[in-house]
Amino acid sequence: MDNSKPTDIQSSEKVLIIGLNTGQEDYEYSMVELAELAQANNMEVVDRLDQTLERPNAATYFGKGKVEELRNLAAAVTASTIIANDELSPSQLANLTKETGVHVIDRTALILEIFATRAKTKEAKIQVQIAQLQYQLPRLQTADNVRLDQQTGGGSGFTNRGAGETKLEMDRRVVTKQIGHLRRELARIDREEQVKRAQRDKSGIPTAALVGYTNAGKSTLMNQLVSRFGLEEDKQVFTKDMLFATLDTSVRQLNFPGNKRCLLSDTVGFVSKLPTKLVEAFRSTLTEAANADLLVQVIDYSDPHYKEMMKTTQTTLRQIGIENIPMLYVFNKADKTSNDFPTMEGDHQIIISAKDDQSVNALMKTIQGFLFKDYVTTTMLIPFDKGQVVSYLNEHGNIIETKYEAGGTRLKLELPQKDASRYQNYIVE
Ligand SMILES: Nc1nc2c(ncn2[C@@H]2O[C@H](COP(=O)(O)OP(=O)(O)OP(=O)(O)O)[C@@H](O)[C@H]2O)c(=O)[nH]1
Ligand SMILES: [Mg+2]
Repeated sequence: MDNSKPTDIQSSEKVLIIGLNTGQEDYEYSMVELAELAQANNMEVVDRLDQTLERPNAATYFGKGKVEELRNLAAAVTASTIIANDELSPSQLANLTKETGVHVIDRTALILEIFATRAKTKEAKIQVQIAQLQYQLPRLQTADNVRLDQQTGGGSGFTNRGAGETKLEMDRRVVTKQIGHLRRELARIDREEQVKRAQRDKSGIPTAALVGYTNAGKSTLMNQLVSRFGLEEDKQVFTKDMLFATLDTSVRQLNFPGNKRCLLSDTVGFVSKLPTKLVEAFRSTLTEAANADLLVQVIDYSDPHYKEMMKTTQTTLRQIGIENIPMLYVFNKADKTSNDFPTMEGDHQIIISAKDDQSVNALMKTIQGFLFKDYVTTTMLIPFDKGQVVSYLNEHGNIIETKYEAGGTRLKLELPQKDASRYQNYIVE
């Protein structure tokens, strides 16, 4: 469901993207992605400039001659901003801005801007603010130095320098204090989330988490599954054809026939070179994925770059410390590819379209196969004075038959292996 607002104001801010090709294999793709990120931020990419170098120039990112070419190109295409494909050092940013005469930002600042625009809930807003302030902190000095140089150049010397330094220190103190304040606020929200999470963990319900590159269709699939298997009162999540539609984690319960249920979570999508500070800030949001029994990686199969997107997802998961969780690969949007798509089911992968009923059911079957594969069928005889065991089994197992005998309640049931082990004393056959 597309429940987005229909109006996106088209801004005419013209930008020039620049990249340094140091021989990394995904270079071309990362530049395509940078252009998409700029568009997602309502910017118009008018041109691009690349340089092949072994490593960035420490002072200006590009080499000397290339910087001159950049200045001329920026003037020719009347770009108001230049966006670099890599995270630049504070001095690279300042020097490049000075030498080109055009406002220069880097990939990190661009992603942070997009996240700041998209953040809706208090938690997401705080997480983005922390990342933005941390990004600004080392850059305050440079901004001030530039001002200082100008002031000293103006001839008023010592007094201004002194005032400037005090201001810089003050700025730093204010920003550091603000970060501390936001961190405490976030910790408070996290504690509330942790309580909810602990309750869910205690329930022992298996969990699956949707992960993957941004715009792959995670939230759309979540809604499809919730509308079929979810609780009636559960709300749909936000979906839209844009980068980073989701910044918050939603958890929903799904119920299946046979008294089986699971929790499904949907969260922020990934993009390559996601700023480390941002990933750190979003760590608590991503806890759902870290604790999941199954990761469901959603892939936009209709995108020619889907393989790179899978690699990005893999790298980002590793960066957050999420490893060794079983992964189901869901090749989505097969309706948009030119190939006919037979809904293909395998142990670890499935080709589907979120828009197709049969696909969604097949996906659910595959997820169930994963989450409930250790279910066993057994018969137990439970003494009448152990009523709480019978209640537990009724709640957690799939009761096939109940008989009352002299020795207690005889249950034939299907249940997770761990529960069968826990109550193995009552197993009779
Ligand atoms: N044609 C087609 N479009 C799809 C399919 N699945 C999702 N979409 C569309 O793809 C766009 C992105 O979907 P979302 O569900 O918001 O993607 P997401 O993975 O949650 O994205 P982020 O929250 O940004 O990470 C929406 O416009 C969906 O309608 C599909 O199977 N086929
Ligand atoms: Mg989403």
